[in-house]
Amino acid sequence: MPPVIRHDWHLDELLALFELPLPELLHRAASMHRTHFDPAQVQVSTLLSVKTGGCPEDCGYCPQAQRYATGVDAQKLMDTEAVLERARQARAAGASRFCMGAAWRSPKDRDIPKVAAMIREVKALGLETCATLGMLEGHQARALKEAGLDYYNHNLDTAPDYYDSVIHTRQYQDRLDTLAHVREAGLKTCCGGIVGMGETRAQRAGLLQALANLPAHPDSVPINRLVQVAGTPLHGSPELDPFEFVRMIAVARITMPRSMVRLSAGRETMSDELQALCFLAGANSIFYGEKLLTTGNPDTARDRQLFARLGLVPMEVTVDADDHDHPGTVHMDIAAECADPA
Ligand code: SAM
Ligand code: DTB
Ligand code: SF4
Repeated sequence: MPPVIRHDWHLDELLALFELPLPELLHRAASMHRTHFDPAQVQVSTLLSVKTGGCPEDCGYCPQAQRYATGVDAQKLMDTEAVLERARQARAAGASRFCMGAAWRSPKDRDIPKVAAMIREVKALGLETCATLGMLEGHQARALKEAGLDYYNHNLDTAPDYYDSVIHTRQYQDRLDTLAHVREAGLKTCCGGIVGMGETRAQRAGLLQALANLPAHPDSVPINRLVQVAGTPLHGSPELDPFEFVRMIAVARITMPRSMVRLSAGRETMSDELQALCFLAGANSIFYGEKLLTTGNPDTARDRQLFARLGLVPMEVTVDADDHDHPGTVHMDIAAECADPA
């Protein structure tokens, strides 16, 4: 038997998985999912843009890049108190993880204490913390870890050989370097990418190959379906076949068996049936709440109904045993509401 956790995937192997008849691919992915997770449990995170718009980068998909006319206004970094208010609301609505995003190429050293204060206080509410702030140096990653950060999100976004068609203001290697700093600081990594940007199937497989062959599998793998925003260069990209999206989730599950695979951006325009297929294929994490960073997400009532209809429950978070302020598990209101599909 080959080892389950591998870091030596060949592109041909990944393509062979993509090419399986869909029922066979789903069977393999669902079996792998059951080996490592309870397939009825889905982890629920809420996103907040703590610093919106005005970004100097040129990511071709992004509404927050200053250079594209997308109608997103640049705002300053939010106050800690305002962030905390949103975190309390997210917790009350049932989120177990709170992710703070900033439209930065990279944080300035003077920003780090402000973000660290947010992290410290969000964590003190009993939520898991995640941040996505752009490229990080080693000392910045260590400072965030020190403040209580659990996860850092930094995506590879696409395959190495499609990257130059999407982003020009930073290199693939810059992303790998940031991920190394994050790992070395002892943070959990959240790293995935976007599909539906006009890439080929081989390039979708190439993204998964790059992710699975990292020195450690990301703890969390967000698979975003491009949210097409007018004014960005990728607006008007050909729509991805929904079954191809399901295949992407399934191959992510098979190649990174112990990672949380997140059905990430793009859910607002997915049918309930497509999302159900994604959960069957091994997705076990979502963003919950009406907004992602600047674009829409399904409203919470729709998600609660979906969970109830599918018999899914939000994953409970076990808070660190040595965290005496927040012992035990976080129980979420959504769980009770999801139990009743009426
Ligand atoms: N500025 C930081 C950075 O780029 O690392 C953090 C925030 S950035 C918005 C986080 C991720 O959101 C991107 O790497 C990309 O994968 C995803 N994203 C941004 N715009 C998107 C869109 N229109 N559709 C799908 N995913 C998107
Ligand atoms: C990720 O991979 N997806 C999230 C999160 N990481 C930060 C962001 C999606 C952003 C979608 C576009 C927007 O709302 O601005
Ligand atoms: Fe800036 Fe991040 Fe958007 Fe790229 S994805 S333009 S770095 S906010």
